[in-house]
Amino acid sequence: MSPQVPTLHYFRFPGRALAARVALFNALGTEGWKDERHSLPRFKKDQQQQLHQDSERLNDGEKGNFVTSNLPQLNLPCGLKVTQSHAIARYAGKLDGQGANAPFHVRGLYPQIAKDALLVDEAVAIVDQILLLTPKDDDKETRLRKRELYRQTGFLRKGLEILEGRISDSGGPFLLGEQLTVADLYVRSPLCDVFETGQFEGVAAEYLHEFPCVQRCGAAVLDHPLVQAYKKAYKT
Ligand SMILES: N[C@@H](CCC(=O)N[C@@H](CS)C(=O)NCC(=O)O)C(=O)O
Repeated sequence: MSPQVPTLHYFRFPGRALAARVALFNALGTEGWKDERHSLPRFKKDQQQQLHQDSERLNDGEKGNFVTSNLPQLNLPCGLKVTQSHAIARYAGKLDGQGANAPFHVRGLYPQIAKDALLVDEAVAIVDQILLLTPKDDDKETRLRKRELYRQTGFLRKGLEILEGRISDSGGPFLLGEQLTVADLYVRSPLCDVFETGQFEGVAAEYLHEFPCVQRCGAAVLDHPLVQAYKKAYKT
């Protein structure tokens, strides 16, 4: 039986789920949704097993718990299972006004004004594209060489330059000025996190210093009262 509240499945780190988690917390408090956190290694193992079982019983109509072998996934009480972190974050950001009991109700996490929404969508897509296009060759030497190009002239620089310009134009600290949106949560995590935690192999954390508005936006997200309340309730 499906739970009576939306359930977000993701791992035990912020990654691609911070925006959705904060937006769900904003709209629904801690009781109105379930934050299901999985161990990444165990999830990978389970997915491998599932793949094996699926190939053994082709066409028998059975389906695993997850639509793809990636998370996040949002399961709604109606039975719908939805993939793609940005779609989930935007949906959660639109739940404005539905969480009367939510401790911090910030309106406009996903803006209603079309031009603002356009800028939010662009920023989220840029963060996603930066991660997707990052060279991941098995051979370390090749990978690092390509990452160096990616850093110097590739989409890593281009994407960060666009974000830097947008935040600068709005006056900051956020993409839309004073208004926090799901785009800023994406700038925080995964974008700033991957640099600041040293996870961006081949690119030093200091690289982000070249984009001070982006860096300031990532820091301002952590200071925002909604994010502080979220962290108090969920830690990560
Ligand atoms: N486009 C997808 C990408 C999801 C994705 O890549 N998820 C990663 C974690 S951030 C994952 O599930 N990895 C599982 C694995 O590495 O086996 C989204 O934005 O939701």
